[in-house]
Amino acid sequence: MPPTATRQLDTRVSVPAYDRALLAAGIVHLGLGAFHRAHQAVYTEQVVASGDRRWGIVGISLRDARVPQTLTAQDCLYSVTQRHSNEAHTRVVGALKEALHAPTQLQAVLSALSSPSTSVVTITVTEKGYSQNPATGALDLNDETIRHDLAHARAPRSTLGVLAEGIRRRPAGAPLTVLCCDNMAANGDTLRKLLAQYAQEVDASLARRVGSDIAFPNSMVDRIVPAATAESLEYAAGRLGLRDEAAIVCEPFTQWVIEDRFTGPRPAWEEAGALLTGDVRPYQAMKLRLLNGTHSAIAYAGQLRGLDSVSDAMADPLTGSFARRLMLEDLCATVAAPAGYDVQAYCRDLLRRFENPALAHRTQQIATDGTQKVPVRWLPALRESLAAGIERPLLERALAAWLHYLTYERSDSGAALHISDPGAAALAERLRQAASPRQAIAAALAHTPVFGAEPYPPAFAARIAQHLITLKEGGMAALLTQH
Ligand code: CS2
Repeated sequence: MPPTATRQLDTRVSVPAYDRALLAAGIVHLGLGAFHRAHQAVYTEQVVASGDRRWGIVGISLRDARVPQTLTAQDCLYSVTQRHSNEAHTRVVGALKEALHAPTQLQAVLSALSSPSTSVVTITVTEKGYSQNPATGALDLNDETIRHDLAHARAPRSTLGVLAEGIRRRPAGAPLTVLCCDNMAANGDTLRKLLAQYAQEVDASLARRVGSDIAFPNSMVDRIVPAATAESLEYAAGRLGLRDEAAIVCEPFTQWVIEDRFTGPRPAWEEAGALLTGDVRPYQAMKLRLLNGTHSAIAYAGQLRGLDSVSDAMADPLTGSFARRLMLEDLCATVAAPAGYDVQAYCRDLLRRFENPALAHRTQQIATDGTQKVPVRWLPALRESLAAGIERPLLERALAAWLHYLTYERSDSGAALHISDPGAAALAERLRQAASPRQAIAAALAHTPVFGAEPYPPAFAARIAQHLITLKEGGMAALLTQH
């Protein structure tokens, strides 16, 4: 960032030095959670701070009213503190112009989406926000919000419904790019397919617009952004000298790889460090498998072993060594490096990021929504390996740990675990009703929304059943010490 763009109060805090009143609202963002505020909004902040005033953000929360309320009460200003061990830097972000709550401010939301000055819509609504069947990638027509929206398309609640209605109201010819920033493979292509499918149910001409007028680039986003805690808010207040109820404390690392396929103008995010490229897929696969895949394994192993945060799990000899081996031996072998990329160095950096003791990144937070995450993070690597006749012993243990966690909802020491995953009950039910570990794994693998319709090799199922027995008898410690 050019030194003139930011007024440095001291080396600890930077604040916007531009006139926020002059920002136009060129971006609408759906899903105003911490990740967006610490990632895309920070890239955009650097673009507006360097003089391009077109890219103020209208941020929309589709469900939770607290975030927009909190942000509105502080003039949409908030801080992002990046922290590793004892080093920290805080930036106050000014690019957010407005924070809206869709259920209570729907007309304002739709008018922002339909305004011709909006040329980019970015989205972070988590994997489950797309009403998608995780195994097939198709629209889940049984999803409650989708059923609602198909009956009330002008008063939508779902991500797809809100987006579709906003697009329907746009004047013909106003260019729009919709940029999905969630952790899904081919996220832009997937969103286009889902939105076209939804639009087809509502109005065929809308489906044609989605198919031909709008760009949906794929993107890979990366930054570890734990949910705020009382301590992180307190820490930020100490640095700012005032309370920021929307403060974020996250890691210094940030990465954004975007497919260069926009219609109409876009922010020059590359000037803030984003990589605009022709093909995002290798970056996506690398990140989803190595970072997110290992993260999910740390989450379930950590929950079972009573380890609260990722850094605690990394410091625990058994769990830490499991995570390292899973990444370096099993997952890494399934990843094709993006051109010119050193995947070993990427893995070393990842492990260092996971060890960051300054972040309270809860294993419970990462353990949420496993039925959405596992099909993206583990199963493609597992399927490819099984098809090639290769066993992935660490990944298979991770899968067994997740199923055990869903079945019993207890840590190894007997503490009750809180499972937050709307898709989990159906799978857990199958697991619990089975008469033996063999039947449990057979019933789980037949649960197609998660595991897909293709059968898995019987020898693989037998290995997982054996792991389930080990887990039941000796917990995660037994599974991780067994050879
Ligand atoms: C994490 C991700 O919560 C999770 O499932 O794996 O949010 C992860 O921290 C980010 O993708 C990092 O970029």
